[in-house]
Amino acid sequence: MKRGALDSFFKPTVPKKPKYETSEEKDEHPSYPFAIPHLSKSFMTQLNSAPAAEGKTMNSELDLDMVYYAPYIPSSVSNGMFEFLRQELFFQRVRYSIKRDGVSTEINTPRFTTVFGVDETSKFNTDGVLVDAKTTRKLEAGRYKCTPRPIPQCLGYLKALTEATTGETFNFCLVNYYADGQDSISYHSDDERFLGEKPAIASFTLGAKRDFLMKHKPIAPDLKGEVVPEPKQIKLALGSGDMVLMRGQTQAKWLHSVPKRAGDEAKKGRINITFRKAMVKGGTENYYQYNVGTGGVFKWSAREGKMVS
Ligand SMILES: O=C(O)CCC(=O)C(=O)O
Repeated sequence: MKRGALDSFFKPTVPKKPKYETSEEKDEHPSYPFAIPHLSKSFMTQLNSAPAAEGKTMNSELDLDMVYYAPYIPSSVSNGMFEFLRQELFFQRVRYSIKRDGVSTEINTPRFTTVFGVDETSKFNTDGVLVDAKTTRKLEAGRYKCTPRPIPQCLGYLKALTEATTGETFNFCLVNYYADGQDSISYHSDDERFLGEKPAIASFTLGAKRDFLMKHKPIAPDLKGEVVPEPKQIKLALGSGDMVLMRGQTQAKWLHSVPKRAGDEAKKGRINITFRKAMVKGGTENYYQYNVGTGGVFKWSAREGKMVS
């Protein structure tokens, strides 16, 4: 064995220093596998100038109602936020089975996911205990099949800024981590009934640039049997710090996806954060089932440069 190789073999593995500062304060909760630090004062001050660019309204296509901020998060802090969230949050790689034409199929979610929040019928009190939203009484055991988690300060801060900008309110935060260009999300719409009619969803990108594709759902011929032309597909190349607000009929009438990609950006990770508002208990159960599941927890290892379980 060469000298250098021997040295590195015996050298203790010192974890790499994070590329961002955190506050001394941390959020701890029985539902968290480990504590999550608060954002540093410097990050909060920089975030306070969001939106970094004016939102562009996109509503000239049929049934489309969106606002696109490029970027929303100031560029001075977007990479730090990406590094912070990738390092400090816990993720899952969810597997579940669905029935297609009566045949059970295993689905491996092609990205890492995590989720925080609870629907409008419940809330966390100041001690982090889940209570009924109306009576403020502690929830009876078994109200939820899952274990809801409070939104940590680092995401709650961004949620509050987003609410102030958009005039919407949110009670859920879903986070996706796309490790590379092979991770993706296929065409879907967030049109579940538990989000209510015309849901508003704010969706953030941090890290790698990825294409966000949108297409109108198939349009049935009108009452006279005439074919209504479908609007053309939309492609937004979302960069770090960008935010799209989807609202109105967008979820009811359009589908969106983040397809696999190749090239240099495909070698980098990307975080997507969505803020949403679930109205009923079924929303909480759905979000925890598909974003937490029953498998092990993953955490970013700066030394290995990947999520490790
Ligand atoms: O990663 C994105 O930009 C989209 C995420 C998304 O569509 C979803 O979580 O429902």
